[in-house]
Amino acid sequence: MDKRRNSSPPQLIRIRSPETTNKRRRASTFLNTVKIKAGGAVNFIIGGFHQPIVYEDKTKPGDINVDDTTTTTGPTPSPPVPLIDDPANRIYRGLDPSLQPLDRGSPSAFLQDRVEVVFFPKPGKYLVICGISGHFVNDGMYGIVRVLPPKDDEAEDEEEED
Ligand SMILES: [Cu+2]
Repeated sequence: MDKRRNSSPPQLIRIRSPETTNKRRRASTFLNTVKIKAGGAVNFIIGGFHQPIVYEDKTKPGDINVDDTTTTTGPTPSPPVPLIDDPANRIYRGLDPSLQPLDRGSPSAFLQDRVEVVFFPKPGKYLVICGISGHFVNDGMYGIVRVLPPKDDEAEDEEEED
C-alpha cells in the first residue's frame, strides 16, 4: 500500500478580490469545487475583503437566507456593509474582514489577506459562500467542498458530478 496517498497536500480555495482578476478568472475562482477525503482540511486563501462561510452537507445556494444579515464592525469600510448571518446549518463562519489589521498609510493598504483552515471530518457536499452580501448575491461568490469517504481506493474520485 502506498502510504503517500494519505499525505496529499491540503486542498485550496482561493478567494480573490474582483478588482484583481479578470472576468474569466473570477468565474473559475468563485465557482470552485474541491475534493478532499474525510478527515482532511481546506485552506481558504483569502485576498482582501471576503468572509468564507461553510454550510452543512447538501445545503444549496438558494437555501441561504440572504436577508438575514449583520454588518461589519470594524472601522473600514465606512459605512459598514452587510454580512450574511444565516445560522441555519452553518458549520463555520470566517473572520469579519473589517476587523483584520489595517494599515492606514498613504496609500492605505488593507492587510486582510489571510488563510483560514476548515477541517472536514465527515463525507458530504459542503457549500461555501462569501459572507459579504454583495459578493454572494450579486457576484455568485460560492464554491463546493466535496468530502469523500476515507477509503483507500481512488475509485471514489471518478464518481459523477451533478
Ligand atoms: Cu467576497
